[in-house]
Amino acid sequence: MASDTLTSPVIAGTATRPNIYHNFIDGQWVESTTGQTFENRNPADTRDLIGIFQRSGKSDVDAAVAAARRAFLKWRLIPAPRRAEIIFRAADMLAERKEDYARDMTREMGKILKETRGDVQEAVDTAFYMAGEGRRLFGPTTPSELPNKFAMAVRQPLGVCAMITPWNFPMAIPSWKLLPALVCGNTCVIKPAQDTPLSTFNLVRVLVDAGIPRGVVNIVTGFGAEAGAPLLEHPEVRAVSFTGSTSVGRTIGTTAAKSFKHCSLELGGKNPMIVLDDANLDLAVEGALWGAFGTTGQRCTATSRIIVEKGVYRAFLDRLVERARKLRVGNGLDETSDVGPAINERQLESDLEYVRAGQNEGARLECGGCRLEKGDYHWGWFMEPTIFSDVDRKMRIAREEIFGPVVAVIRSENFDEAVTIANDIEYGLSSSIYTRDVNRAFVAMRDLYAGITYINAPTIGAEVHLPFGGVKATGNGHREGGIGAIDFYTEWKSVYVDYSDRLQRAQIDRPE
Ligand code: UN1
Repeated sequence: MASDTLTSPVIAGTATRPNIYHNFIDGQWVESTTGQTFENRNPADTRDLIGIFQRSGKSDVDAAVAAARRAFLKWRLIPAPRRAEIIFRAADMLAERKEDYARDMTREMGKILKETRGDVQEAVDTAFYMAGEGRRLFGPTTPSELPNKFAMAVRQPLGVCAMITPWNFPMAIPSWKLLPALVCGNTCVIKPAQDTPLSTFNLVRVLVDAGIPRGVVNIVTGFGAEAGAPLLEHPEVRAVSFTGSTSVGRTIGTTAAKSFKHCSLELGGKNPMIVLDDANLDLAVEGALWGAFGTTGQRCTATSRIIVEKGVYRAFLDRLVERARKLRVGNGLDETSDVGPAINERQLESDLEYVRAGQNEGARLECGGCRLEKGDYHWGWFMEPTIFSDVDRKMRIAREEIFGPVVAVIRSENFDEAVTIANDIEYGLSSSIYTRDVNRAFVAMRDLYAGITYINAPTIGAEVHLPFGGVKATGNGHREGGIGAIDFYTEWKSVYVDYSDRLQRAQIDRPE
């Protein structure tokens, strides 16, 4: 193959041959050294082959990390406001390409167009926000305890950062990781989820078009064990940021700890929505539908438990079920669809297994529960929006993250019990309460043990300039979004400048 073909991002397909996408290493679009590839197919219609991507291995990762290491030597010295100018340009370009990239994303991920437009918008928002940080990156200056001595702390980049990203927000989440890392002066190697590499590819392409220097951003596509593991274990990588399941996060955290890498983990959730007797019920029903079935329930922040105070339990449930039955499940490219498919067969099987578990444990299936297979559904991974009622907090459907369109409704005696049930869980990402009682709203803000609490809104919908992340098994104490991302991608250096022209000993010399 001619070398100019190799350095193009994609070899355009024909009617009979699909597009072939390359890795991006050291400013070149290249094939994997493994010679292997994998397919990216549309989960709404698996006959639709989106493209062929590189199935990378350790030697590709090694090349990408080496390139990032070399690029770091220069990138770290470029003034942060200049680095930010590239990110501003990328933000504008992303906004211009929003519709095309949203369509690509719906095709590879399945969620409806309205939501994929939101996903691209979240990357645009992150780009503008993080570019703004280029002129801040503040550190403290503070008086010294000694005379004629100056003290301050400055932020320093870490070096090569590795990002391992999930399929449910295939552009927004990579942007949460790449953009703060870059503005702080780090260089990056990203391995996107194998179900949705195209959206990350599109994000990287924008950065390249905006003028990011060679080697500063590298993309290596492939599978976790083959490409993710060597990236995570690489001795030159100084930080790892991962979003995904709690079980994989545990392994990643353990591995990263062995070489003292910074490690940010954003893991599972089992997010509760509390509906109190005094709530605006129509609003709560609206919120529950969006929180539980938006993105086909495939958000870490999805509303997966609805804890309803006994006085409105029946009324809330009846309205919710009636509305859920009317949701239109279908191909996300069809503007009339409300709910798209599951990402893949394995996810769909797991969702259906949770339906069986709910039934076996004695919960009441109010609606849904089945795979949709007839007609247009035949080629996709579709299932009905599913609601269980009379759920006991000990059941698996009330405790385990499902990541599908299945929600558990739990009855509660009163507000205190609702908060106890909400907190009685391994995870702590998002939470919400519907009430018109301001006192209870404030108690909930204080007592719901989670990284995010919404009042009179569902558990989804975080904005990029606020901290995003959770407590307990949801993470390891870091936050994405907001200034927390800058904290993660920098290390503090304290600087003391003694201009007294004599030896001054801290803690020992105590001038009057
Ligand atoms: C996720 O659930 O994996 O808050 C990310 C939200 C989105 C991000 C979700 N802005 O629902």
